[in-house]
Amino acid sequence: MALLPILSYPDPRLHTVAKPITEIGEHHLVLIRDMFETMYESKGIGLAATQVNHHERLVVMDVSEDASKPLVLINPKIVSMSAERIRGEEGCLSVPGIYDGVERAREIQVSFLNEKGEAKTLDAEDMLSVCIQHELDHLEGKVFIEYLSALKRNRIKTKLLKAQKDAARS
Ligand code: GNR
Ligand code: NI
Repeated sequence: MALLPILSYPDPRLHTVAKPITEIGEHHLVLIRDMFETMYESKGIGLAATQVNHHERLVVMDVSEDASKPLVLINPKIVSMSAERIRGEEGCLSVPGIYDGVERAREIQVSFLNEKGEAKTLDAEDMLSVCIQHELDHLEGKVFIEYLSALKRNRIKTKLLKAQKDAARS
């Protein structure tokens, strides 16, 4: 088991578009275990491979209160989304300490492979739906603050760069 370093905005590697996984190998199973360990340790509800600098289409999630519902999404694809929207407060392990509202589809249907390579379909709403959309954005190289105004985004960028410089000095 290993904790993986998480890329922080504005790291350009967060804008990499991830590639589909064609065959699930032993190294993917190791990566999945390490991503869960990293996500739980960081108190996150989801983690995309992109965030740990691995650019394949893989996400781990657990939106339960007690870390009891681990979910692995390989090559996830949103097959339908509701016209109904919800605005939720989002945060991101790659944008530490920043929270803001983002509008998303309230309900989605997502198809994916699990870690055994079995094809699955999941109907998700509210928090689970929001989290899946947030993670799929990471696989497309998109971070949630890109939905905010340029003014807000630039303020966040400056703040995080300063925090990273301060952390590197100490
Ligand atoms: O831990 C996380 N919480 C969260 C809250 C609202 C919407 C999305 C998320 S995902 C985030 C973990 C993360 O950065 N995943 O990419
Ligand atoms: Ni995130």
